Amino acid sequence: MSSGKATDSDADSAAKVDLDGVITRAFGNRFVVRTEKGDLSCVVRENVKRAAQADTPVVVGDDATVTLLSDNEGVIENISPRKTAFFRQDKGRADRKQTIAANIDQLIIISACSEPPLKPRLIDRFTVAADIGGLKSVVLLNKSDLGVPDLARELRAGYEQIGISAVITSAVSGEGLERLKSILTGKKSLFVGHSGVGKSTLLNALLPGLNLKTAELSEYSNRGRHTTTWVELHEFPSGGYVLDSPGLKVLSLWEVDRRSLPEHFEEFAQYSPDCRFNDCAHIAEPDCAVLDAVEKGEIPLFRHQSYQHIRESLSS
Ligand SMILES: Nc1nc2c(ncn2[C@@H]2O[C@H](COP(=O)(O)OP(=O)(O)O)[C@@H](O)[C@H]2O)c(=O)[nH]1
Ligand SMILES: [Mg+2]
Ligand SMILES: [Zn+2]
Repeated sequence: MSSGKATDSDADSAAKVDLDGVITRAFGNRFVVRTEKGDLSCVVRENVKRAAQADTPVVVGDDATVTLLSDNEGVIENISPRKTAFFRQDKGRADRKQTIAANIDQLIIISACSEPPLKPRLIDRFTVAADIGGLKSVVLLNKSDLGVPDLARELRAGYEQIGISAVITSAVSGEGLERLKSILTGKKSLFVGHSGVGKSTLLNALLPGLNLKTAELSEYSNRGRHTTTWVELHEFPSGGYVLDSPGLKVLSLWEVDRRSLPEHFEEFAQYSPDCRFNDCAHIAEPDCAVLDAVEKGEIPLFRHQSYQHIRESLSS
């Protein structure tokens, strides 16, 4: 079998060095791989592209093996199987999955307490996508310095009740930042949320010296460039890293259907075995233990509303 053409002569040369690294950035067909020898600009060996994870063979967060071409260039020879993956339906091609990041421990789902408006259904779409991909969810309700409406308090209490950490934060007053820091330390996290909620500002507050562009400026630059630098990786001095992504406005779910959706609302699991029907959809069935739990306030009403809404949005 022939290997990648551009690199045959280099690969054949005597001092072939294998290095392990992590993908920190993607620019079309080139990737930045962080290794013990520094950041390398890399192309991808053809057989990697044909491997199992063919929808998106290489994404930020992937663990890679690289051979050196020069001091700052290399070839990605292998990508390790992903432990977790955050993915969605491809925006351009509905029959395809698009992986956004790999090997992430937790999805940090950021909203503003009031502006832009708080949308529990979008948050819950993210918690479902996180669960499908094997990630934990954390909910941040930011900009508390501008006021904390009842809905924000209700959501915070509701998520905490079902075991999803939820923190009210402000990049301006500093509220919640210590708890956020301890949640992020030592973990691989992906920040998601509508643009304007404060993702970049929070990262700047957590990592002084980072100086990410915020607000209008980033809106303009992201518009033209989001296909090239989709996510960026920022390391914490104390261990772990955060990936910042430009605003995800829609999230079409992948690898879930109406039958499997309830599994991704983990708080249903302790009740659903008591439903009268084995295949209960927890919508309007008689003797539904999940609906009873919603009625009693043991499952937050907003979660069940999100469940219904997401279920209706699934085609099968
Ligand atoms: N009052 C207030 N404004 C904030 C806070 N966090 C971010 N902002 C502002 O919200 C706007 C959008 O922030 P940005 O970080 O660019 O949002 P991103 O699109 O999610 O990265 C900027 O004008 C920020 O200064 C906060 O906690 N409180
Ligand atoms: Mg931003
Ligand atoms: Zn039921």
